[in-house]
Amino acid sequence: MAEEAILAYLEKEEEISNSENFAQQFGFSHEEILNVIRRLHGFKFVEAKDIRRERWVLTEEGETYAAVGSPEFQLFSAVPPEGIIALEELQKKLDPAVYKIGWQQALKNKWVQMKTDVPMKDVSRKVQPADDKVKDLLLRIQNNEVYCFEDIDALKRRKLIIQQVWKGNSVRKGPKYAPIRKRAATNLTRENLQRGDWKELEFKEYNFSAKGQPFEGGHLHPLLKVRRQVQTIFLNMGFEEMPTNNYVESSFWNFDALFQPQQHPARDSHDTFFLKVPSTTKMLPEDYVERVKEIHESGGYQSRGYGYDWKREEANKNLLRTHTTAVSSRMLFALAQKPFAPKKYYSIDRVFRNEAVDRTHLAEFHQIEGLICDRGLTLGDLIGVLHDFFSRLGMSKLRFKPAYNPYTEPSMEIFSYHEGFKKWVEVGNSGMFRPEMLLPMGLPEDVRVIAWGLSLERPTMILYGIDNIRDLFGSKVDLSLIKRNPICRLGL
Ligand code: FB9
Repeated sequence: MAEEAILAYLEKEEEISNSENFAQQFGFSHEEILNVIRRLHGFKFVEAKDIRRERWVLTEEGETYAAVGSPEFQLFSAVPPEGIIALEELQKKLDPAVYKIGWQQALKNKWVQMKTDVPMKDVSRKVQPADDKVKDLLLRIQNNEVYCFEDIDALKRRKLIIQQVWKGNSVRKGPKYAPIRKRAATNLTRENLQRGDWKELEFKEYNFSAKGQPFEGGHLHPLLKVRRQVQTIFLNMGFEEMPTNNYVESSFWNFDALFQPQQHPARDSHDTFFLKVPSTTKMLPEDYVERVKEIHESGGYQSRGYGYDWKREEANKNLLRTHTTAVSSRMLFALAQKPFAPKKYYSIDRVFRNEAVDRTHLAEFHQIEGLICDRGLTLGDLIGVLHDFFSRLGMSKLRFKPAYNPYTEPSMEIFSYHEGFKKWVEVGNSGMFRPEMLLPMGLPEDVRVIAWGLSLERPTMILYGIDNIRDLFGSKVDLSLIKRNPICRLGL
């Protein structure tokens, strides 16, 4: 082992003067020897000193010229000692690169001359012979012989040599040197006690500042943390959760039951995901369907209706629900099938819209919806419950703006003043379900339903400072974000 070789060597010798020579002598890599020296230095078994040596080594081009002579000398040798040679002839005798470099250097050295006043541009030698100092110097460097430093610059400039930095250690015994290093024991084991060798053991000092192993526990997704908090708010307000475990819905419950006309743009496949299989629903309450058809076509209950031919096949189309209000309509219909009792319902679940996706919108999101069904409810009750609900989310300053929904009248957009952004932020939508929706279900005439909705993603992104919804939801989520985000408290 490298450690034993170093300690044993130092038992007999004063010093390891060069770690690389030592590595070669004992058959280790220099890197391994340096690592062991660093470790032994840390335990004070040795004292290591860094050695840094800079030396010149030949580049590939330099190696070539050291072997066959510099380009200028090769060109000089190609010119006949007596007489002349046409420049074109000379060029043919040499490698183009050798000719190009050699010609410039040979002229610079005044080794050759050319007759420019004759068409053949005759070249002849100016000296006899030439001394190839470049090759000589390259050979001296290659053989680690002494050379004159002034001559180095020319070779550096021509990139025939590069500087190589060598790093190594010299090593001597340290204050805690021993020919063998006993590995400090980290644990007292059953075997130590049985063998009795615990008596000779040296224990590693306990490191009280060592950090514990990072705990890789589970992590809740921010959406689920905010969903849990919104659930708690609704439950504290006495609301019951609606069963939303059906992403697939019929157009009937998603649109027609809500008095949303069949020509409404939201019902177009550009906005809604319709299913191919199963493309239609088989289960609708026929009596109720008839009343819905009636209210769409010719109205009723003092409503004029829409006056169009309502089509059953349109209502039968299956889709991915575009809002959880589809579930609300199912729940209200169920409520109307028994003696009336007031109810407070909520839902938080995924809804799907065939819309262009961007930084803050995907083709699906989680809708939060609350509704209260009771006799004689007014818009004031809606405004009051919205203040109560949103104040529990930490939003106490609300403003309401008249809006339009096909299934609520009146409707209001909800705005909250965001202290951080210093501006009013749209935080949801709300309204009172229309009589054309409630009365065909069979609910008593004085029953009113106030309802509101918002998304789960928007508050989560704001609370967790996430500006791209793909960092929150979908296959590109950055799991480290899920792990590192702190618990974020809403409101109270
Ligand atoms: O969530 C929304 N905004 C929001 C909510 C909370 C929030 O908290 C921050 C900590 C401070 C911040 C922002 N919005 C509704 C408003 C806008 O973001 C809007 O651009 C996007 N809306 C979605 C619909 O987009 C296609 C959010 C989603 C939405 C809109 C309306 C409803 C539900 C979700 C509804 C409804 C409704 C109406 C009447 C009766 C029953 C349901």
